[in-house]
Amino acid sequence: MWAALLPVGRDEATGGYHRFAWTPPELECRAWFLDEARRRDLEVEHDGNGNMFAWWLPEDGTRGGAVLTGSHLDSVPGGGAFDGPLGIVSAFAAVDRLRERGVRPVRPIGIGAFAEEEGARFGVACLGSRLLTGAIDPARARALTDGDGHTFAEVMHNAGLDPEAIGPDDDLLGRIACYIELHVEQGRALDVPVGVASSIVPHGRWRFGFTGEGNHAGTTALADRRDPMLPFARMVIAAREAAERNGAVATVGKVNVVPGGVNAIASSVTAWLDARGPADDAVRRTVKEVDEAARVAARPHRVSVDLAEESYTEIVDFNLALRDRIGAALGGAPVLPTGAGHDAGVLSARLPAAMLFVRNPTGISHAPAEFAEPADCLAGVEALTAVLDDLARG
Ligand code: HGY
Ligand code: MN
Ligand code: MN
Ligand code: MN
Repeated sequence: MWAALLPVGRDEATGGYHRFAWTPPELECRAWFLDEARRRDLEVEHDGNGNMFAWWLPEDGTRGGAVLTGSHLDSVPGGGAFDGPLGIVSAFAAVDRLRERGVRPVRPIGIGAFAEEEGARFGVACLGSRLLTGAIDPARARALTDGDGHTFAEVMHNAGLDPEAIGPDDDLLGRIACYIELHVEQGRALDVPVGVASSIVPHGRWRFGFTGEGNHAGTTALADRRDPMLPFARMVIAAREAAERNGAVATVGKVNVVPGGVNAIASSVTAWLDARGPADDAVRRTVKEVDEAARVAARPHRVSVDLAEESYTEIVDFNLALRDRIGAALGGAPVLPTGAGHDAGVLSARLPAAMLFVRNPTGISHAPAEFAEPADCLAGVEALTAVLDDLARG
C-alpha cells in the first residue's frame, strides 16, 4: 500500500510532496484510497464536502455508533511523505489485521480521508472537516480562491461535486461515536514508538495585505516611493520578536509579491502569518503586536495595511475518557500535546476524538526530512488495531 503512494506528487529533486486538493497528484491519491477500499469490500461514502469514508459494516448492517479512523491525503508545498497518508495507510492495515484475527465488529469501523486538511490550496486548514462539522460558513468556503484565482466552488464543480451541497452533515456525524487519527509525530518528544495526544494548542492563520504603488525601480526617487516590501519586511522580523515576547511561535509564509519583477517596485505584497501558542492570549497578543508593528512601519511609506483572520482554533483538549481508554488498550502510552492542527481537533467539537502519534526521529515535519522508522510505523498499526478492536467490540 505504502509503496503505491510514495511516488505520487513527489518532487524527485527535493523529495518534497506537492499534493494540493483536487490537483492531479491528490486526485491520484483519492483514486488510490477508493481502490484500497474496494479491495476490502468497504462501503464508500462521500459527504459532499470532498471528504471520503470507507465503512466496514457489521454483519447486521448497523450504521450507528461507528468508530472512525483516518487522516488526510493532501500535503503542504514540499511536505513530507508521512503527514496524512500514514494515518490512512495504517487504518487500512489495521482493518486487514482485525480481519486476519477473525474480529467481527459489532460497530461500523470507518476510514476517513478529509479534504484540504493543510489548507495549502485555499488557505483554510481542515477545510473538509470544518465544512462537515459546520465550523465554516459554506458561502465563505465557496468563495475561497487558490493561487490561480480559482474558487473552491469552481474546483468542486470541476471535480463533479455540487458546490451548493457543501456544509454540515449531521446525519453522518450522528453515526460516528468517536474518531481516532493516527499521525506521524511533528516534533521529537516521543522516545517510544507510539504516543497519545492530550491537546492541540491554540493556533491560527492571518492574511496581511500591504498596498503601495507600483513603479520603476530605476527612475523613482526614494522619497517618491510607496514600497510595500518595506513594511512587509518589518512584519517578518516583528513576528519573531512578538513570538519571543509572548512565549508563542509565529511564522510568515505564502508570500505573494505583485507584480514580482526585479526592476519594478511592487504594488502590493500579501503575506500569511501562522501564530500558535500555549494559550489564546499569547497568540492574540502576538498577532496584535505584529499588526501594530506593520502599520507603524507602513505609515512613512504611505502603504496601506489590511489584516484578515483566515482561521483560528482555540485549544483542543481531547476527550479524557476516550484518551484513557486508548491508553488502557495500549497498556499505557506517553501522553503529549501538539502544536499541529488536525482534523481530529475540528471533529472534537462535535464528537469524542483522539490521536495516536508515531515517533519521528528527525522531529521534522512539513518538509522532506519528515520520517518514521518502519518498525515504529508497524507499532503504530498494532496500536491502532488494538484500539479499534477494543472500541469496535462495543
Ligand atoms: O498546520 C498544521 O498544523 C497541520 O499540519 N495541518
Ligand atoms: Mn500537516
Ligand atoms: Mn497532518
Ligand atoms: Mn490532520
